[in-house]
Amino acid sequence: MNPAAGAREAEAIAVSARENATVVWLLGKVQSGKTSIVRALTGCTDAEIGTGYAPCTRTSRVFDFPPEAPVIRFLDTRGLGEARYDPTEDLAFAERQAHLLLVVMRALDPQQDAIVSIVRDLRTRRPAWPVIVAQTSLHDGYPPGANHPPQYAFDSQGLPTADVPAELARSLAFQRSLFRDLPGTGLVSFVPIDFTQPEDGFQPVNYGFEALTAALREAAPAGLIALLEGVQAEANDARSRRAHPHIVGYATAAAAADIVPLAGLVAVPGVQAKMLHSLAAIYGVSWDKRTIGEFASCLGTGTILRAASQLGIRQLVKLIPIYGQTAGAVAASAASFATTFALGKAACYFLARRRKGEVDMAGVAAAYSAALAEAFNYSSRGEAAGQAGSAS
Ligand SMILES: Nc1nc2c(ncn2[C@@H]2O[C@H](COP(=O)(O)OP(=O)(O)OP(=O)(O)O)[C@@H](O)[C@H]2O)c(=O)[nH]1
Ligand SMILES: [Mg+2]
Repeated sequence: MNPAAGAREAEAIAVSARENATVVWLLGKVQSGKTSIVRALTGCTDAEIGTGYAPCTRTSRVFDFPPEAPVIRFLDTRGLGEARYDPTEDLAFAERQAHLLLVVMRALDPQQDAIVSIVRDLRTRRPAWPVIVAQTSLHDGYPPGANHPPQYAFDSQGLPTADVPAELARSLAFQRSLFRDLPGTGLVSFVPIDFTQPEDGFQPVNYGFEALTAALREAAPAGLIALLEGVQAEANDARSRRAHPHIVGYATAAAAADIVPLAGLVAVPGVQAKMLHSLAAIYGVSWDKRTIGEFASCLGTGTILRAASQLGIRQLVKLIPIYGQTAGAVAASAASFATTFALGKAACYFLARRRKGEVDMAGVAAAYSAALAEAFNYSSRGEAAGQAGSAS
């Protein structure tokens, strides 16, 4: 494939992924800790985040992660605390796809009127939107030289369970009170955190990280499992119909594999390899070196595979594992699920042609990106189902 076609293809995939990615709206004053949260959740450096942000409205910008095929987009609204901020444009942008609002405020900063009024407006219009309030820079409220308590000092509601300095505790409670009579029905949760730089000398560096990812998980859309049961396989192709449940199964397994700490990087590609093997059996094709090489080159320069299996999975699973809300269902990762699902669909497309001695590179890439979009559509439908009745 020539480089221009490769670039076009990569862009098409990115566009399709972007359209279906989860948008997390970071709403907070200047220097409240927004970038620090993106850094902790993605594992990117501040510099990577800084250059990765692209303007999307006059006052906001968006950071796609992973950039080649984003499963999550961080929308950073700036201009808050400056002059008069008109959120109309940002609201329009965010409301199209955003799944949740992550409000960021320094724990010791009581001046949150502008922020709270935006949240209030938003929840009037979108009552089901979950709101997570990250209360940052906890150590600003510690005595000089003090480190964090050995255990995370807050419960799942964000309420102190251990000794927290009185002024800090009061300030956290005051911030909670600002949201007390928030309109709407969606979850409102509070997560005190302190995401520091290593040179700050605090341990752990990302204090409250687990609590934040747990809150994100809880706020995310439900219902995928049920939706998956209704997924229609291609009706008039026997092989692809047979392959479909395998793909769903492996994709679900890939998502579930990430529950095991540190298993993500190892387990997901393993699951994907297994899936490719069983799909090849269905199509009566075996994966030899040449076939694998052809398939890999169909998926562009390998960016997709890299993005899926390495770039962000470990962080992403903590962030978007969202689907397992139904009773007994596994907590799953949208990222692992969707990329595995897409890989499986692309492999079916590839294998069906390979049987006939044909290779259709663009078709494989298109099948991949269409399937990625499809997989993420399940999540928005899941959200729609979860929110039915409460949305305005
Ligand atoms: N100790 C500590 N410092 C933090 C925390 N969050 C942010 N900071 C520090 O506060 C400063 C601003 O943090 P950023 O994450 O860049 O905040 P931001 O909201 O992205 O800032 P702007 O993009 O300039 O609006 C940096 O020096 C951070 O290191 C936190 O939870 N704990
Ligand atoms: Mg920033």
